[in-house]
Amino acid sequence: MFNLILFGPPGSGKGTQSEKLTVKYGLKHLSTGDLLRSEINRQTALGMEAKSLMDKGQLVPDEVVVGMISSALDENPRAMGFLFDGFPRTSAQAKALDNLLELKESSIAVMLALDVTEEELVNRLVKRGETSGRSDDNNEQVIRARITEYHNKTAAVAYYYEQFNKVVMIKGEGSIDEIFASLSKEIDSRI
Ligand code: B4P
Repeated sequence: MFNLILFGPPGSGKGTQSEKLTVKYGLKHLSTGDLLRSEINRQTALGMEAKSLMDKGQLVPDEVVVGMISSALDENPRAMGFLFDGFPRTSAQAKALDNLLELKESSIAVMLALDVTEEELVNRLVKRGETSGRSDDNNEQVIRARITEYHNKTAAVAYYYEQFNKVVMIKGEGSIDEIFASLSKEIDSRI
């Protein structure tokens, strides 16, 4: 199994690049943001709890997202590998993921971290908010709260994987195809 984490702040292009990478490499795409939005659309209890936090730009509790990822791993026993998008977002989630993969005698091959300036992140998310219908994109204050949450809780996840020399920084500004080419180059050298 080849398991990859696509990392970066909100709006850095994780979702955009994941779609292309999963097609090219045949990996199973696991986006905790997408899984949570699906719970919200189905109006489940978990979705309603998540929505109140997401609408404020805050992270959903670790137990909730770890539970979702654990189920998704079990539901895809024959996957050639997983692309984790938007997960892990805290050090506790990173440790939980390592444990879950160890149970499957697997591990993370690499974390590709998209580097984008804060100004560009806000611009992209405000623009997406004009059409996406996502309630966490249509208010600049919420967008900035998400970026602050990233600096406070998520940036440390890169330090966790750095201890194992698994982090590669990728320039996340430029055309979608240029960034895709940089990501593909790193994957091709490891697969
Ligand atoms: P996510 O769904 O993960 O969303 P995101 O970080 O906002 O987006 P992403 O980085 O994927 O951006 P995208 O490619 O779409 O999280 C939403 C919320 O869910 C979180 O705030 C949190 O509350 C909760 N959550 C999710 N996972 C969690 C976890 N593990 N733990 C706890 N809580 C969790 O790109 C953004 C925009 O940029 C798009 O419009 C795109 O078209 C544009 N774009 C992309 N690449 C571009 C480029 N190269 N140039 C110009 N524009 C570009």
